[in-house]
Amino acid sequence: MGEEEKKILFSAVQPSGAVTIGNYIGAIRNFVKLQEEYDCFYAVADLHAITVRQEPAVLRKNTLALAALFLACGIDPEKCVVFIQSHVPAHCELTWVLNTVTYPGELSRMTQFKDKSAKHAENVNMGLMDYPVLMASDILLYQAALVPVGADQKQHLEITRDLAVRFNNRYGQTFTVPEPYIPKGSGAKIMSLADPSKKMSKSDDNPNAFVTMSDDKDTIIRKFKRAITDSGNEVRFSEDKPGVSNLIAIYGAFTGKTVSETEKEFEGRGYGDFKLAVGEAVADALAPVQAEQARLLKDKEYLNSVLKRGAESAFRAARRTLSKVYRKVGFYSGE
Ligand code: ATP
Ligand code: LTN
Repeated sequence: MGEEEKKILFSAVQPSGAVTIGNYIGAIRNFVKLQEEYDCFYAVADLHAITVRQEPAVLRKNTLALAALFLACGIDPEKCVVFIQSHVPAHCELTWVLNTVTYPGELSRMTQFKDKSAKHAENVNMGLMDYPVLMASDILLYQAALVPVGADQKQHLEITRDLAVRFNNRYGQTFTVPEPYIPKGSGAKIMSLADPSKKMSKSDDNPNAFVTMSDDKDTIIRKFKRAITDSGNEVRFSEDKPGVSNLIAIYGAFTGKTVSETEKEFEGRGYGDFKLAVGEAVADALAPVQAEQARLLKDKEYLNSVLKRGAESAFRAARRTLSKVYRKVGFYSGE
């Protein structure tokens, strides 16, 4: 029994650059946590990545590196379906159908579209605008009930729900309407180390703004030492101390310590000591992940076999929903 009754979970990360500890804390960490409880599908979202310009050779390398990172972080390919989005054509096929129930106005209003259009003014393309419809297709194809993401993706989950309901109302029950799973508290949005009013983002022009999952110990310690903190010298979590509060959140994510445990640990010790401790905790936690990722990347045959198996399972699950959609909209099946 048990097995059959598990709910479905879907999430993805774009291979658009070095994965940051923000991506890890907001998303990947929960992918690992939720894999026992749900039937999980985890994708490397390469179709999404090309909505901003990518160097082809770099994209190819980042795609495999991200798949290896998923496994190195503890995603078990025996329990979860791990695959590359472009290996399953149904993602593009469902996007086309969902485009016909989507209005341009709701896409041009999306915060991410506005931000990215401003940032990549020389390349505002239809893919960038259609990004949320592709994301809705990812999720709805697998009938996912739950989608773990960071707080910045909440709006995209809302439009996914709107499209699912709209399609279901027009054509009859077809899609499960998914719920977002956003970490509680500050882990949902890790802030930039250079400007704690901004989200930590892998595409930030300032490399001191983020720590990546592949930074070495010296780099990590240096970046935390330089992190912008607030006036005063007291390690306390509070709204008027966004820099220190962000570091407390990061420290907690990597050590399992609560805010009050951290405040107590650093009572009377000041920012300097604290920043060094955060750097060391992050570097120590990442070292085994980095070693495992490097080991996996040397075993390409194994990685390719995991990804092939993943694509086949994803293909079968996606095909079931796509056939249903094609039938509902009235496509002649030839049978
Ligand atoms: P970019 O900065 O290039 O837009 P990104 O860093 O937001 O990319 P994505 O691949 O778009 O990376 O995001 C992967 C997952 O990580 C998503 O679930 C997203 O919500 C989450 N995430 C991204 N940045 C953060 C952050 N600073 N804090 C918490 N979660 C985050
Ligand atoms: N847009 C997401 C990545 C992504 C995703 C998904 C997340 C693509 N497809 C489906 C959850 C479900 C982002 O994190 N920027």
